[in-house]
Amino acid sequence: MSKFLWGSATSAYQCEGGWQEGGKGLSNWDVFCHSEENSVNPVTGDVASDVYHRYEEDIRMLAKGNQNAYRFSLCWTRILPNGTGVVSQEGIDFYNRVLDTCEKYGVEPFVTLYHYDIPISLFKSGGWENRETAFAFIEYAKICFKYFGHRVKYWATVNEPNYETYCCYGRGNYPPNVQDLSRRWKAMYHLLLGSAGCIHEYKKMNLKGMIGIVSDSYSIESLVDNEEYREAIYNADLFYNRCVNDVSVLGEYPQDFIDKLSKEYDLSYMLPEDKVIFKEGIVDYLGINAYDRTLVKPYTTGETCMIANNTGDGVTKNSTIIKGWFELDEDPNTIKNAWGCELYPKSVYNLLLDLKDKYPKIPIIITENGLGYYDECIDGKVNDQYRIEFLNGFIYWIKKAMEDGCDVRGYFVWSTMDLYSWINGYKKRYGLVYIDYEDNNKRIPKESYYWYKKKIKEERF
Ligand code: BGP
Repeated sequence: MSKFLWGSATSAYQCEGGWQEGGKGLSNWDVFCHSEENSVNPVTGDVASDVYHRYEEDIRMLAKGNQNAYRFSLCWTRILPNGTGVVSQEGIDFYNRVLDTCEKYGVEPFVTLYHYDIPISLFKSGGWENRETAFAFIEYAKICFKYFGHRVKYWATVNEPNYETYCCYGRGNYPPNVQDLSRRWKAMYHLLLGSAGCIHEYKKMNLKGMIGIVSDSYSIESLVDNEEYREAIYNADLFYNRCVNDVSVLGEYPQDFIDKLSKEYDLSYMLPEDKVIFKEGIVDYLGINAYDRTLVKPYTTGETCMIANNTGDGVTKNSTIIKGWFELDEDPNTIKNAWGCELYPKSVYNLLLDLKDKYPKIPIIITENGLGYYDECIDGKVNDQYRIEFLNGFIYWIKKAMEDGCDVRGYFVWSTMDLYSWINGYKKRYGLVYIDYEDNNKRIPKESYYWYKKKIKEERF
C-alpha cells in the first residue's frame, strides 16, 4: 500500500503573487481584485505570500515539518497566458522548478489543475457558463499532463465545483458576482464536463498516477428528526454534495437531481453526447475539503437568498434559503469562528461514513481541512492552540472512520502558510506558518506547525 499522504495545501492565486511576472496572463481574480466590486476587504493577490519567489523556503519548511506531500495548484495563465494557444516556456520552467524542489526534499506533489482562477479571455466570453470553456480546460490539462505527467502522481482536476459556483452565482461574492441559480447549475455542469474530459485524456496517456476531483463536501444534519427535516437533508445533499460527487464517482448526473432541476430550469445545455464523457471521466479518488457541517431545516417562506459572512465580525450569519428545497439552520450551542464556521470535528466522521455508504469503492483524500482565525504574533510566536485543538479533533475522527472501514489515503491541512482568503482578505489566517506581511513576508512557524510535525511522527495510519 502506498504511503499515507500527510501534507498541507495552497492555491496559486492565494499564495503565489508575481501577478505580472514570468509572462503570466491575467485571470478573473486579478481583474476582480483590482476592480471596485472588490469592496468588502479590498486587497489583491498581487504579492500574496510571495511563493512565486519563496517556494524553496516554503517546501523546505514543509518537509522539515515531517509533511510528505504538498498540494498546490497550477496557474492556468502562467502556462497559457491567453487561456488557449501558445504555451509559455517561462511558466513551464517555473513549475518544473517547484517540482524539482519537491523532489529535492522528498515531498510528493499533489497538483490541482484549476483552483478558481480562470483566464480573463475565457471569463469574458462567459466563463464556465460557456461550453467552450470546458474544452479549453481539457486542452490546458493535456498540456499540463504532457509537461508534468511523468513527475506528478496525484492530480486533481478542479477545486470545489460546488463552492465556487455557489459563491460566483449564488451568494454573488466571487466574480462574476451574479445571484442566479440557473446560471450556477449551468456553470457547474461545464466545470464537471471539463473535469471528466480531463480525466479521460489523462487515462488515455497511460501515465502512472491517480486523478480525481476536489469536492467541498458536507455532513448534512438537522437538529430535529422528522419527515420534513429528512426531506430538507435530502434536498441539501443534492444541492451541495451529490450534484458533484455522484457525477464524478458514478459518471452520471443523478436522475432525482435532474428531475428536480428540470421543474425549475431549462437544462438544454446538457447534451446527450456528454453522457459518454461523464462515464469515461470517473475519478480514481474523491478529494474532500472538509471544514464544517451543514445544518438544515425545511423551507418555509421567502425568496432564495444566500448570505456570507466575509467581514469576520462574529455576528453576521451565513444564512441560506433555497426556495422549495431547504434553509440553513444554526445550533446556538456550538462554538463558531468569527466568520460563522462551526468548530465541530465530528462532522468529518459523519461525512466519511456517509460517503462510504454512497460510494463504497472510492478512496478518499482529505484535500483541505483548516481553521480561519485572527492569529496574532506576539514576541515572535504564534500560539494557535484553538487551531491545534480543531485539527487534532479532525484527525481523531478521521482515524475513527478509518477504523470503521473508510478508505482514507491522505490528509492536507489548509493551509501551508498564511495566504489570501477569497473576499476575506489577509486577516483571516489558516496557515501552519505565519506570514508577517509587514516585514517582508517573513515566515514564522506557528505552534500548530510544531504540533503537526509531532503528530505525523506519532500517528500510524
Ligand atoms: C476552500 C478553498 C480554499 C480556501 C478555503 C478557506 O473553499 O478551496 O481556496 O480559501 O476554502 O476558505 P476562505 O478563505 O474563504 O475562508
